[in-house]
Amino acid sequence: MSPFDPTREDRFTFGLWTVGNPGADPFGARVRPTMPPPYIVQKLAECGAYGVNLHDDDLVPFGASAAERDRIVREFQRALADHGMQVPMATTNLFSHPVFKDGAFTANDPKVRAFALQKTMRAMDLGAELGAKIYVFWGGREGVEADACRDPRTAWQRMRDAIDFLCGYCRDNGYGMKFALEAKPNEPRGDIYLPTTGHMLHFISTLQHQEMVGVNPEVAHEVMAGLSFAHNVAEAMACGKLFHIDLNGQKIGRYDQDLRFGSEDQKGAFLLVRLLEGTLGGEPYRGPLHFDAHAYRSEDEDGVWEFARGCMRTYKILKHKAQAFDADPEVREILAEQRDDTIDPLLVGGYSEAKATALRALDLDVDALARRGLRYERLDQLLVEHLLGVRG
Ligand code: GCO
Ligand code: MN
Ligand code: MN
Repeated sequence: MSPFDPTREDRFTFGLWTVGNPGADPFGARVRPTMPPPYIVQKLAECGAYGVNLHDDDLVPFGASAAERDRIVREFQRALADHGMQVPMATTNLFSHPVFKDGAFTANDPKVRAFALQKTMRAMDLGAELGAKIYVFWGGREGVEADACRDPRTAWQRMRDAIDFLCGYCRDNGYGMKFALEAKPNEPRGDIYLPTTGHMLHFISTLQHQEMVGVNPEVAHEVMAGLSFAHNVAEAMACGKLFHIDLNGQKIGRYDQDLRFGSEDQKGAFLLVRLLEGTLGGEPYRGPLHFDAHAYRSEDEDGVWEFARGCMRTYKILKHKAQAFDADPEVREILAEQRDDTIDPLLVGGYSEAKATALRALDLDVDALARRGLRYERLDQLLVEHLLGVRG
């Protein structure tokens, strides 16, 4: 076994909709047949994944009878037990059905908003039955093309009302779930409300039960917005709000690509894994590592499992490289913490009059500070050499 082969301890998960993606796009039909969910569970287990996540409709087709639903859920649970797989996360499909064409929680028609809550409560019941402790909210249709259709403040208030209500529903039923809000700037809508993880973090601070709500950032979504994914994730981690993560690959400035993790921007992926694994010394992320991506349209089923193994393998290779980078003596020397016992205490813990007086009195050689080279060229070259495999 290669050290980069995934094991259950790695906590890798895939959505039913990811490896199950049949390869349709706006310009062409599907290229792969549908795989039954119990079969996906078996194949993912064979690939070394820890768990599988789902939207309500991925497992139970929209409009299925109660008896049909129960039969499907029983078969799925049997497959999970047979293959030792978990369902750490569940979510609601509030975007595929035409009823959601004006949004779900933010739609102008209260009947649509009521249906969105009905569907989410049922989907949360399903998630709870399958043992999910993380519930994701991705508002794919919560946006606009004709922006004159509502005051955006009304949309934000409707979103708040919905999440407050569903937090209450979760608590009332003792489901013990945490909510993870997933931002995306566009696609399928022209503009989606709450477009980045930073927006979500502030939105959470306005909620009734903010302690149970965090974020689910996705590589592609922040890259589509032109942002540094690692910085967004870092902010969420610093706030104690990184409840889940969607890993994939994306070229900047393109349509939503959902590529295999690490297949684009290996430097960004390296810095992300370094952050999540805490190889620089910070607290690591301990939640599931979910791949929200799909195989190229060129692939048959074998290519799908190749894609799944590739996501996990690349994560583990990057983890290995991050450990080697942060253990590299030259890197450590460049990054060695600079300490100044006179100055450091003045810079932390907020303002006091005494600190202000001490700061004013400091005699700082600004020209000398400005002249000093920081050796970041060398640092970055070391990173590149680790990545390219000639060091470490
Ligand atoms: C997308 C999103 C979705 C969500 C999923 C879970 O761009 O389509 O990333 O895949 O993550 O619906 O909520
Ligand atoms: Mn996405
Ligand atoms: Mn996603």
